[in-house]
Amino acid sequence: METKKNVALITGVTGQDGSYLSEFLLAKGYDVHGVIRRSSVDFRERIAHLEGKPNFHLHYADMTDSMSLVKLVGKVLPTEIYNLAAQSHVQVSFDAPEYTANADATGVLRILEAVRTNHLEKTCKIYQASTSELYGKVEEVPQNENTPFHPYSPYAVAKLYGYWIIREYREAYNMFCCSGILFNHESERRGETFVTRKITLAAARIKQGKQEKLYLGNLSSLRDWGYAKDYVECMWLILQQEKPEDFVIATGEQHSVREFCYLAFKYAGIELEFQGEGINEKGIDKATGKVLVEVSEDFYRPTDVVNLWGDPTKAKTQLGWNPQKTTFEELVHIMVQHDMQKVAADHVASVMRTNLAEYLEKGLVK
Ligand code: NAP
Ligand code: F7E
Repeated sequence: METKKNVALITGVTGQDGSYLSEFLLAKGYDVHGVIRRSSVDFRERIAHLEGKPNFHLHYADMTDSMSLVKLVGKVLPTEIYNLAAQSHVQVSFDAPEYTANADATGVLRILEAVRTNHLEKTCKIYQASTSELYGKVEEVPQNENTPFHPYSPYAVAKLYGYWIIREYREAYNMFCCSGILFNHESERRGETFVTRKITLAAARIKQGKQEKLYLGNLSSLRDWGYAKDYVECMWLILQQEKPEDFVIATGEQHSVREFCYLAFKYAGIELEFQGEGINEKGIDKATGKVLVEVSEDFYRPTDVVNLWGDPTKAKTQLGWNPQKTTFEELVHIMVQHDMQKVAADHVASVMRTNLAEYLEKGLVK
């Protein structure tokens, strides 16, 4: 008997999670369709290695454009949708709150309605990228599926709408739609303005003499950081359950920004000592006495979430997922190692470009 092909539609395919999820689903034999949006730069770094593969297809659409989503869902006829697209930066959501609401809140509704408009509600499962930011100004530590929400940024408020509209469509229309409440997950593909990647890149640049200092905001903020590559497996597992349910995905371990920073510099070959408090706190190179890390108010947020710590018991028992597959130390090590190589490679490339320009000018190469 012929088995029906699994067809996944991923919004946010060019992002950190979208790229790992695409690799994961392609390896499982899925046809993977990704949503891209028009950009003045055509190079999509995180998925460039997948473009051209026979089962990997890209389509233009936008979370803020209902028509494009309705047409795309009708064309692809997905069996699973992974809605990962979002304006995902919490600090940016204070500067662009309306756009954040449009993409991150109403965007979820548009996906659900695109499925209904195409009469796919009985055959298409939907995963919604929900977030630990919903717990915000936390009311309980650690946080699980029953912890009350207290969103504390325009991003989190938008994502709260996404969470509730998914639940509403599940109950009202009996649709298979679920939220993964994912705690922070990082990787060598993490955007460069999120705190972990900002730190690992700076540690590598400082070690290789390409940067003087690193400026950060709240060093005492606490997060439950996991490895993105491990977390995409959970997104898939959530959609393979008998019943649609929401899950917390976290490691169950908590660390401060300061600890992350200390470890990243250590792996880059610099031992830091932190002295002072608040805005006056500094990270000093123990070997040279040079100040390498300072605090800048520019990276403080109007309201900051400072105590995230997830309880992954449900995912562990019901999905059989291992929350400690990659440890905190391994995660930091992977990121630093990657960025040490990247900074070195960028340096070699820039020297080669300079030399080539010089040779061309002198007519030594044609
Ligand atoms: P990311 O790297 O910032 O990727 C976001 C993706 O969304 C990109 O592909 C981006 O496209 C796309 N996008 C943004 N606005 C769009 C629009 N209007 N229309 C179409 N696509 C749009 O985020 P991530 O870290 O992979 O996170 C994936 C999802 O999980 C997001 O929804 C995020 O909010 C959520 N989440 C992340 C974490 C985490 O720790 N990483 C934790 C909890 C929840 P461009 O490349 O064109 O910008
Ligand atoms: O900040 C503090 C900052 O921007 C983490 C997104 O993926 O995870 C992410 O959101 C903490 C905050 O991530 C700097 O104040 C200190 O307390 O790396 P972040 P985030 O805000 O937790 C959640 C789960 C998501 O859903 C989001 O999509 O670190 N911090 N100094 C800093 N943060 C940044 N960005 N830059 C600093 O210099």
